[in-house]
Amino acid sequence: MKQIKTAIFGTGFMGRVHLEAVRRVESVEAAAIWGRSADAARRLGTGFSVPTVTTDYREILRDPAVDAVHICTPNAQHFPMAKDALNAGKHVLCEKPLATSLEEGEELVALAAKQGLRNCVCHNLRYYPMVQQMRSMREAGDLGDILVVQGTYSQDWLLYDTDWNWRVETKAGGPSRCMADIGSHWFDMAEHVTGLRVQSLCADLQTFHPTRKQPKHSVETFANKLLGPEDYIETPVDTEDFGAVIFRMGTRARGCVTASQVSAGRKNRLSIEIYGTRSSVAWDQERPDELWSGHRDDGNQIFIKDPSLLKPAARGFADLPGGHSEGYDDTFKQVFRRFYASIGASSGTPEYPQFTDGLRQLRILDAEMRSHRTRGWVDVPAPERIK
Ligand code: SOE
Repeated sequence: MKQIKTAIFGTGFMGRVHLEAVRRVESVEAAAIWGRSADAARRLGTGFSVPTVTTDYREILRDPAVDAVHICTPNAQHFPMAKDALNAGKHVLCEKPLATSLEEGEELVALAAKQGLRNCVCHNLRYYPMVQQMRSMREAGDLGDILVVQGTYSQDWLLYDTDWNWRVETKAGGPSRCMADIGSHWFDMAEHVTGLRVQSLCADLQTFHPTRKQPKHSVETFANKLLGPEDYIETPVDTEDFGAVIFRMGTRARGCVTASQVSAGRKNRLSIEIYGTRSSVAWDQERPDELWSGHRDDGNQIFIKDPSLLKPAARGFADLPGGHSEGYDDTFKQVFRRFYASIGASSGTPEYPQFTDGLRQLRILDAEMRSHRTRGWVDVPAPERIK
């Protein structure tokens, strides 16, 4: 079987997660790493025996032996790098958000289609086995018609005004932070699981810290919590720490969600609850192997992940036997495995989130920001494709 050669752009939190997950996919070789810092790129590359390490990503794009690239850089670099990679004939797997504006997202979707290249946006959280189980239960009619969808994505790593990361800065992360960074994961999951689409919404965003103390040296994602008192620069911030959104899905369902990066004690809690006319399901990313199932006329249940008890479609996302937990890192493996399988395949609908799904989230994001500005309800355009 041909060995696919891939490159990782970015050496931070996500670059490392992607690199480790790539190495778990058969027939794929991590051939090159790009980093803004030569030292960081060398450290990561040497540790994982990656042959090419460079601070010039175009050097990698010029290499005909490289088939695909993973873009794991700050958000503002997604568009130029993805565009250059597609133009160089590489398949692209991009971290979310796909871009920092609708126009950029639209251009990338059109370019990937024109070039006939595989494209993926990393809404990996869909691929927890119990999330797939919720989707399969809904498809089997176990929930009945969906009435209410609610939840939160809450973190605490940006609670203090001394907490800093590139995501805080508009120039690196784009105009939205909390909703783009984690709210987009929640909405992707809500649409993926329910099969419904958000049609309109009303959003309220809040920046609790209009200024933050920026450390003089760059800080890795989540590593801010390890810093002691240092020299900081008081820096204005206009990206949001929190957002609350009420929305309408399909013709009948209603929902609400909050996203927060300032909720003490919540480390990375995506929780989603779906209430249907027959039964309900609820799932929490901090307890990923458990799925709550609620009944009106019977006892409620907690399912523990066990492939033999999952619906057949969900089973393909659980690699380990019951009692052997599968978590965040495994969701990347599930995405990458399907992405790389699709590179060799000439037909079939790819079974992973594509650039159109990234653009879908940019449309929801755009509606949230317009709604917040105008203090009113905003319609969300219909999706490019039904996934
Ligand atoms: C930071 O908020 C972050 O790393 C996100 O960027 C990821 O997408 C999410 O999975 C975890 O939190």
